[in-house]
Amino acid sequence: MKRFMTGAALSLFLAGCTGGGPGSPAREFLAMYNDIDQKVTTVAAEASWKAATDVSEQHTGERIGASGAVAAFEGSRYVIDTTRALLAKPDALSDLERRQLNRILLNAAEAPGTIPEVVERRVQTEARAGAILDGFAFCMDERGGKCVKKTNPNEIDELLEKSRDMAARQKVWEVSKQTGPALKKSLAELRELRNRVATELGFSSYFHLQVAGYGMTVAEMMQLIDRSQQELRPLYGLLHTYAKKKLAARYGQPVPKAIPAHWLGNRWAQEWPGLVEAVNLDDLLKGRDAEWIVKQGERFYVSLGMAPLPKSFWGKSDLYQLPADSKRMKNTHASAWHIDADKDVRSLMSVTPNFRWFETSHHELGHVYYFMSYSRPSVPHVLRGGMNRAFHEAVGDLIGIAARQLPYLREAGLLAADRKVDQTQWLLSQALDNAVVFLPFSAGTMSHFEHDLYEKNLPQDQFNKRWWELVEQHQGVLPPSPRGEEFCDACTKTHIIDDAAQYYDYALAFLIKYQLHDYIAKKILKQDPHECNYYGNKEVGKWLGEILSLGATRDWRQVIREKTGEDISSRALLEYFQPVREYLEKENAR
Ligand code: X8Z
Ligand code: ZN
Repeated sequence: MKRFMTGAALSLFLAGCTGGGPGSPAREFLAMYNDIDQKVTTVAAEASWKAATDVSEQHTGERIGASGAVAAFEGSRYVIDTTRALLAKPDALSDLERRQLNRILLNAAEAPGTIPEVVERRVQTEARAGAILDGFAFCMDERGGKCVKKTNPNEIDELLEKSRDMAARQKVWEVSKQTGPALKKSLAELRELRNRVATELGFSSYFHLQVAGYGMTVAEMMQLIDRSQQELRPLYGLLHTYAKKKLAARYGQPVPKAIPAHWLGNRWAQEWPGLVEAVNLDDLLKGRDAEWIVKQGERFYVSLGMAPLPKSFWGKSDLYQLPADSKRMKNTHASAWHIDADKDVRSLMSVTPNFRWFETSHHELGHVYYFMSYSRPSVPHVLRGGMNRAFHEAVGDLIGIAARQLPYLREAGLLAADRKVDQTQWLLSQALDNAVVFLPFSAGTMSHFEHDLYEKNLPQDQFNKRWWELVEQHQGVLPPSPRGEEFCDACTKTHIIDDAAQYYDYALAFLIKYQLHDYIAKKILKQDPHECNYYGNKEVGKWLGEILSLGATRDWRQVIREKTGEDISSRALLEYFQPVREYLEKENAR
């Protein structure tokens, strides 16, 4: 079933909203846009939520119908022409009005009404690719063309983190790549459609359109992420050497030049958990269930003076792993949803009780608290987003850093007060399993792949070749065996399919979160950033709330300077991990 509001129906609908009434033309237009957009995007978000939490033909059809209506409104010629005409007279606009109009034009560029058939195909292809990804059944064992043993991403991750059996590791790593061939054709189609919509309003590619959300050019973005990665290179090199020696010893293999991907505890080698034996984070959560994990995340935010999550969050979210015999299929990658851009906030996760989900729960609740902070009358609907997307990604991870601090873990009863912890090993495990090693993946492999995919129109018969060139160049990792073009290993990363051309958000978020942490520890708590405790500190909550409640009403560069005294940089991240660098320089030389 498909409901699609056509361009013609839309102009009649809009005709009633224009002209007359009090206020400036900009004010009137913005009031109309914000009101209608809030309504249509709410319907679309609800339909997308259903499609992602209960994959079916019907829900995919409903998502297509509702997203089509948003596209028809946001990309209508009327909206584009009016926005451009208003922006052409900048003196008549306040800063807030100009910001809203710029955002509206970026929304329009996602679905320009001048090429409705391309927009319609895009809406459909996005939804169908989403359904392939969300409804995918991973198969561990096949007999006679039939799957006799299914598996799921939580099980795959668990095996990659814990198994010491090399053959089993290689097998499960290969299983984790099964979505690739199923999605390769969709990615090629999506690239074409995304680029066609973006170029219609003058962007060089879809990558350029996404980067424009930061007020940056593609060259500026690539320079920023390349420079950050470069600055981290020496430390990454030390971690890489440490990891390959450690793993070679663990698996009884010679030390390789590049690390085989299936040796590491993550499907994309984006984090390397389980390398530091002295630190077993899952042990900290022994005896806790999945509900406790999400609740503990909420307790952290509440302790900073933020409101408890609304009842509807608990009623409407879909937080836990489905039972093995469930007929329902849902997206298994964690996400947070702001359904009505107001009070209806939700999260979709598959929490099982382990440290990875503990951190991920903090991450998702960071998005949710960000939604709640800027949902207030002085932030217009269209500016209810992060200061930039990276800030949105940084908040929950910042609380994730706070939740790894030893004084907090002791206070929360997760770590016995008398348990001795080696600080350097603790920090080393943090560098490996969610900090430093993430940059070569996010700023390197992912961002360069998507750059080449969209900006350089990377040919479809080179998707896998290019992917593995980048993995080797940036991460120093190799596949267990040759991966030809029958695979699409990039397609196995959720964001390539459903959060396209935005992965540098996470790279920048990693820089920003250490900058925020550094400021909070030194200037507000007056504690060592390696051993501090935010829990219960209302001043920290207030300072953070001042950033969150702005939404996208201010320029992010100005705010980061005002709040931390510096521009975005890798300074704080490097300083935080300096003890690891000193330790590994000695350790690796042994
Ligand atoms: O996708 C996420 C979040 C949801 S926004 C769970 N992250 C990236 C990933 O999993 O690849 C968090 C860090 C990196
Ligand atoms: Zn996130």
